[in-house]
Amino acid sequence: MKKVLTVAGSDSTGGAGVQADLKTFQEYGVFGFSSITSIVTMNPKKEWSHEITGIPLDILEKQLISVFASGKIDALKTGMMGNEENIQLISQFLIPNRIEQIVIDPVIVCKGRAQILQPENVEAIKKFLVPKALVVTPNLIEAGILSELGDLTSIEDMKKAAHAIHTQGASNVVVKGGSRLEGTQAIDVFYDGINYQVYKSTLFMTEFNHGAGCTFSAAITAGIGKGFAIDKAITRARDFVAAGIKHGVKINPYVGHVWHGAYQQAERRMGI
Ligand code: PXL
Repeated sequence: MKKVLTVAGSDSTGGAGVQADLKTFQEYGVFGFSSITSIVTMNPKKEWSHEITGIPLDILEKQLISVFASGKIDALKTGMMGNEENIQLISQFLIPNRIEQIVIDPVIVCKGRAQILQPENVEAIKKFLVPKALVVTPNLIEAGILSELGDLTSIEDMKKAAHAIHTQGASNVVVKGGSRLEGTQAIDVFYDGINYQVYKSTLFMTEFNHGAGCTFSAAITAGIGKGFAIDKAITRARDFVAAGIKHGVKINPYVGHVWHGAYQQAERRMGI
């Protein structure tokens, strides 16, 4: 059985973060591990505003020690990191534990909100995580911030940002156009240092995309952990997320959640 780890924040509503990652790992048939960096809570009395509470460094370290006691991990992803210290700590665990398949989802902004959540983390992500990444998966806003190109509004802009992030040391970059990019297609731009590939598919005009970014990077991680080539891991992850958005669920009045079980129709399992 392949073993895959997420180092990310907790979203107690079950759409994004560690919850999205573990659900996705399960759907891919890999054994999911987690180390929680932070807890995200949302306030229904304040327009669903997000609050992030970092997990103390020693508790993150104890989780990582527990995880790596199981031996080699086939692939790992990072999501929301909570603070700079957590970023440095995880980066120190990567080399001694011989993890080569690292997916960095540089969570800097949350859905629908353009403001940078934790500005101090941006530099630390660039310095400690991006250079170790097999794949980095920024959304349009995060790619603009990491590349320092600002607003990205076209495929050409996305290519430039992917190139800049590759130059920072990532082996492969996927810039996600998502619903922020104008037009009727879901467009992702991939760059491996030699070639660009533009992935296009139907953009579902729904509100059910809470957790889409986390699910995408988790799906890539699981795919790579299973031994898929990068192109197959990305293509399958795109289909997996598209199904999750298409069959999204209305969990609460504030956001629409992707349904991580959609691709494999998990709701039909176990009979009635
Ligand atoms: O989608 C970004 C994100 C990542 N990680 C956690 C989150 C969110 C957004 O809500 O809660 C834990």
